[in-house]
Amino acid sequence: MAFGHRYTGLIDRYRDRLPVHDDTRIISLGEGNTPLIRLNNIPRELSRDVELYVKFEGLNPTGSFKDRGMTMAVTKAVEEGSKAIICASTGNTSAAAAAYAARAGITAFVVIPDGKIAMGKLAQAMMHGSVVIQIEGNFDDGMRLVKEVASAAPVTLVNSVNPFRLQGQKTAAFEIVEELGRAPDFHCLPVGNAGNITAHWIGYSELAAHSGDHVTAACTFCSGHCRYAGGGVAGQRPKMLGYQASGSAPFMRGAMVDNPDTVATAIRIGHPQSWDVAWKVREESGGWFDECTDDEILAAQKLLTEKEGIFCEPASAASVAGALRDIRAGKIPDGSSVVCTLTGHGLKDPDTAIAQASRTPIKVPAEIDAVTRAIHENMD
Ligand code: AN7
Repeated sequence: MAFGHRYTGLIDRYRDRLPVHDDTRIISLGEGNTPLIRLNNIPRELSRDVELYVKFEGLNPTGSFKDRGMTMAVTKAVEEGSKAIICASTGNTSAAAAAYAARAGITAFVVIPDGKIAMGKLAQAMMHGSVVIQIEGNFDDGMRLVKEVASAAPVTLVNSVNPFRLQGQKTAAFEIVEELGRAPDFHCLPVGNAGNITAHWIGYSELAAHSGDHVTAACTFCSGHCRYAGGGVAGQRPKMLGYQASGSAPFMRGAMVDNPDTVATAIRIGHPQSWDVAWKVREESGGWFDECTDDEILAAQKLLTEKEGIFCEPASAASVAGALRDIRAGKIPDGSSVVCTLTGHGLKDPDTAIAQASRTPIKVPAEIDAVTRAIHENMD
């Protein structure tokens, strides 16, 4: 990269593919441009020949992929003259909404389920000065309420039913294709509302439409003049694999779930907002949905932290838990390239992490003998 070039966020980077004007005031915190990390140690132990990558979205400014959608949603809300935004959230959306509202100088109202939100996310919503409304109900109750409020009050709804959210989030697919030089064979994501899996599919589909010598399908915003036209980099699209937590798996049950539960509180969602379109994504991509138990999710989170040095939150680990199972079973065949999205950072949920860590701190007196003994006794 040339000296003097400052990365200024995904809207600036992909403005030719996003619904903004030259004079739109961009509300950004430098989101996007997250690392695509190739896993080394975990695949070696699998003894399967797959190229396995994680896209670490936990390294966005507020620690989750929600920032990609929120920069777009808040930019458009401000452009339209809105002075306040509102969302229901299992935690990460509220953290992102609070931060981007602070950046824009507007008010964020966030509706969260009582007691079922990870501590880091609550701290973020509170610190960024949002109005936190804790309801005696779950995320799905909150969603119903904020939709009703937003239809009557002068506040902009910034959940993923706001179409600008998915436009921002589709850019993750652009980054992956740029780095790999092609789309992966499989893309694995944790699924809650199914907004993110849908957004990725939009991204991959736009690239595919622009590969080869001519535009084969209408691109939403660029009329065929964007930087990908004729690029030929991504004619193929991945199979999209969506993994749910067993206690919150409406896509596996084939029906809404009324009392969802899982340790992965981020995806404790029983009534997905992108229900119909997510089924279409599965169909069009030739992918599938599957479920992971809480134990499998926590085991995958731990595996990533201990074997690869990557700390994601439990919900994110569902993508890896599912992918590893499908790789072992051969459903994801040898020779495949696989990307798993790690949607949020492990620091979001310190309580769950500490509760399941392999080693607890060793308490000793502040004396050289005691510390030396602790080292010798624990040398691997
Ligand atoms: C870490 O914050 O819905 O399938 O309110 O925080 O697009 O819903 C969070 C969702 C996956 C699921 N991983 O994504 C919210 C919220 C993490 C998440 C998901 C969420 P979608």
